[in-house]
Amino acid sequence: RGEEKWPRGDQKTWTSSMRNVFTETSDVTKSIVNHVQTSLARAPYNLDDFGAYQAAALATRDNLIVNWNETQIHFTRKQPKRAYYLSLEFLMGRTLSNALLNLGIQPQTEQSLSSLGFSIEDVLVQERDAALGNGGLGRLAACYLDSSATQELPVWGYGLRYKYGIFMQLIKEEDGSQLEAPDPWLEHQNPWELPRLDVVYEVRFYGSSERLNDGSGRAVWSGGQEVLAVAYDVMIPGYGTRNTNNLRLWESKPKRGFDLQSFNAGDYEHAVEASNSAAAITSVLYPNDHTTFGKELRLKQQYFWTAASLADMMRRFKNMDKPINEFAEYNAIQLNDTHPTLAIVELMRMLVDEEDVPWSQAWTIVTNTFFFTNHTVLPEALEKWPVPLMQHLLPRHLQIIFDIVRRFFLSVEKKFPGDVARLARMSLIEEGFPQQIRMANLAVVASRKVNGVAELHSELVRKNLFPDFVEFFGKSKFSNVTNGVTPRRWLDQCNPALSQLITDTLKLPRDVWLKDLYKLEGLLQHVDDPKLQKSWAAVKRQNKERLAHFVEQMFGLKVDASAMFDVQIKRLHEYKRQTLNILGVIYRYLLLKNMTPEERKKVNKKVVFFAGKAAPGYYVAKLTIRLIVNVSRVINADPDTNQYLSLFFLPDYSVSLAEVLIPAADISQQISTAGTEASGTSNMKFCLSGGLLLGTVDGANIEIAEEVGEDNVFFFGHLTPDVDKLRYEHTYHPVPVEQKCPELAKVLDAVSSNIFGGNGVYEPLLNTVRQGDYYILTDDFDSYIRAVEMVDEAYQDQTEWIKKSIRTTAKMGKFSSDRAIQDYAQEYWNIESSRVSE
Ligand code: B1N
Repeated sequence: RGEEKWPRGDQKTWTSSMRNVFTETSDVTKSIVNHVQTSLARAPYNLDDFGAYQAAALATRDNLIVNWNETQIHFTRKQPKRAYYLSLEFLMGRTLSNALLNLGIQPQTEQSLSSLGFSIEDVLVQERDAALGNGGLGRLAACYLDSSATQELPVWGYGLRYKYGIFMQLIKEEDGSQLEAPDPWLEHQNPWELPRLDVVYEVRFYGSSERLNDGSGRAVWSGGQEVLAVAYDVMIPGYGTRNTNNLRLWESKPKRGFDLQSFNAGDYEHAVEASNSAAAITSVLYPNDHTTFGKELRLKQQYFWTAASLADMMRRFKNMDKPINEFAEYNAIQLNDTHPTLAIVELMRMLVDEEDVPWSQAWTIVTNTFFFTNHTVLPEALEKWPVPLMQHLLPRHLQIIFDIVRRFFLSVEKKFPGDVARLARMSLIEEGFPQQIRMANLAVVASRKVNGVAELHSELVRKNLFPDFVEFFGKSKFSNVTNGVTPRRWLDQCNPALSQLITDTLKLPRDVWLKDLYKLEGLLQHVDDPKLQKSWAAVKRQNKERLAHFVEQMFGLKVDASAMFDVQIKRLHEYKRQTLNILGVIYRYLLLKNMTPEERKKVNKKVVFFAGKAAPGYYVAKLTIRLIVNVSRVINADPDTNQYLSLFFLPDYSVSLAEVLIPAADISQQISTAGTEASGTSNMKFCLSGGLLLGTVDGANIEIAEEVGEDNVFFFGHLTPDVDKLRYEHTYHPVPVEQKCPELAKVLDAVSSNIFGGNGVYEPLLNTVRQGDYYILTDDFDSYIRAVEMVDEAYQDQTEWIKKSIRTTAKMGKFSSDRAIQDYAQEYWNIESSRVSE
């Protein structure tokens, strides 16, 4: 800064008034009170917890802004290669406690609030979750931003600023079914974003595209609808560093307020039509995961977001005055699933039509810039867009896609002459009525690297999804980056007591092991120390009591914190098999009912927790929720058994609810049909908090078992290679469930016999098991029940159990998102860390 000429006024006047991040409690207090008085215009007399939250958030935000500004200046001067994470979902959760932790002013703020008469716990829970995501994919993006900032990497996220996040879930009192309500999360303003009303781009839809036919491949796209994209910046502080990265979210807005002509003619409805349709683009997050519907609004979202993001990157790149051919030397773009695949086409359009770059040169730039992560092998999730829709909405992009197809065909034909079937499999266009564009194939063809999110999944990506592409491009283009989670939020913040115990045991400062999670291995030396075992158990007990209290408040029922807490929390989906879990609970209940009071006393006490949302149109998933809720009402009210088994479905699952549930779990269920859960990330979070894993040999469960040892996890069920065979058998040699799995048949009959009510409503759900059984519950049920028995047995020996728990936490180093981000930064993006100086 020293060498540059000071732009305006007297440098001393400026710099002497600039402030740094507050570190003194008295400064924090001054700032909070100042915000109460001025920003909030409130008096101390009637300030409630929410007001205190707002003031504390504003005071904290001031500190973030200082660091965020420094970071942006730092990297603008330094001009390093940057990486961009394009994701339609960022499931951030709450920000205040994370910001306080990362700024290192948590104790000061706690003390300050306390002297103002507020408890920090009460204040923190006032914040609404930023829930701009469906589940794992969106939360992963949030963890990756945290790790990128912590590692001082020049990484920005790009997404959409939805006015409504994932819907709120209510449970109907009458019948226990799911009800959806809007999530107006911005209602009380959002202190964590900076509106950048000056960062605006125009995005075009519809219109027509004329090729210039001058041999350049260029075209002119004109007419149609133009919409504005306005930037909102969300500050992403790193832990133990001033580096504060940026998440830029776009809001759509009409180019003109309303159509003056119609307005003047008195046609008010028509006058605001265009403006409404522009605003609609970023109004709501699509609440489906793992399914695509080919809806125009979704495609509009995808293009709006990728076009604005690329225009923004291009502007930043051009400010560096580098030749356009060096674009890929300064920019790496990670595609979070196929949702941003249009970015590939858009960059081609910008280079060819606007920058006058010859096609083949443009293609070289593009194929060096993009990286593609696949997150699922479920066929219903693979995005395909109808050609007529693309033609209508993005005529120029369709031309470019066809140009890509033509050139790609030529190169395949050259390598495999005359192999028409191969061409059809590899084509970016699927034949049919209508023809459809296969976004995954496009993403693979244009990316430098393609990865899955756990070893098994990456193997399935190579073998099942893209075998032809592996043959064509070679193996090295396809690799694996196993997912990770941030230990800041998922250990230190949500489980402070365990974090403290770890710090004491390792005799290492917290900020050392929280940045190098492999250090947890040091716990292994102390596994046999009875003192540690005792403290470890006490921490778990304390977290269970916190959850018990929470549930007692919600349901008005007593929860026994000495019982085993068994948790399954995730989106409702047939492949995740919540149905297997609830059928297992019913099996246990029926067993208990048939026991004498004496026999019951020997049974391991258990409290089962479920939480998760079902996509609003997913009938069978919603029925599963309804069954869980109604089973819980019967079981919890049964005086014969309810001391031994109780069951809760916690409504409106969210990041914040996960932060309460995960530290309290003795065991978590990760029981997807083998080969269907790409990775899973809550499995890692539970293990980090010392919750053992009951699961199938699937996704990241396998790597967790590799780390902690198979004797510390509870595995069951058929393996991935068996699943196709079993499905074949179900179709061609079906065996009635009564014969194949009598225990399960009894459970299904119990549900049919209405002991949980419903008058037959559950039949469609039960029939997915009785007929077809695509997710092989009938094949895995016995093995599942045996595994649950093993869990019960293991829990009887509390010392052994606690040892398993300690060993599990100790081996979670690999599953830090810091490791995952390092993999991406080194192996894919080729970017370097750079620390913003103090
Ligand atoms: O992504 C997570 C994985 O840990 C999970 O195993 C995986 O199921 C999840 C379409 C998805 N895969 N695909 C989606 C989300 C939204 C949507 O519109 C698909 N989510 C996953 C992180 O890798």
